[in-house]
Amino acid sequence: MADTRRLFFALEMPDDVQRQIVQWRAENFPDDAGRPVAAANLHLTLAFLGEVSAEKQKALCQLAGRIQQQGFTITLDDAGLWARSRVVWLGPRHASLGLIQLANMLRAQAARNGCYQSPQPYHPHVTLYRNASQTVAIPQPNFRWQFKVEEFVLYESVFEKGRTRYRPLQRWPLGIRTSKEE
Ligand code: 3AM
Repeated sequence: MADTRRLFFALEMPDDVQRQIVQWRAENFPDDAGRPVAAANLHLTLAFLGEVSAEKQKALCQLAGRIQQQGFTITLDDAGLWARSRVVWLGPRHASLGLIQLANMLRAQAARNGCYQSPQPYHPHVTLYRNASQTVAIPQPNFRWQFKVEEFVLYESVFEKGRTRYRPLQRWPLGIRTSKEE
């Protein structure tokens, strides 16, 4: 499609959590478990926007900039396999209210601007493998990675040289701004 970008809002993994996830994955899955998501691409999606024109991107970014909510904490303490999509994921057993609120707000803004949103409820997750093998066993989630979220990010999904790369385009801090700061 001409002049569009494939975009999504997501949360970045802190470097130390990213490293620990990749180490845990290497220690707990066989080489043929599936197509591993590259360390630098690990993220937690908030809202998928699809192919977006520059004009729509601008409108969505303006709306994103008006979101006023405090930061929150994410605890990754669960892992699983979605059999239908063949995705191995990590996620929170109990998602914080702030996370759900932020994702729902971005999803609603996207839907109002014509970006199709799945009717499925939001399931916060970090994708570890795609095309998971039919035989992959999910190890016990013997981890508990916790981090504070103080910003969210608009990413572009770029496919080049046979690889997908997620490129951060813009970031918004979380926190309630006073009228003086605006
Ligand atoms: O890795 P996750 O699942 O968090 O699955 C895709 C990935 O998120 C999701 O957008 C993120 C960046 O590619 N995605 C891709 N196509 C999608 C679609 N049609 C989609 N999410 C919903 N609908």
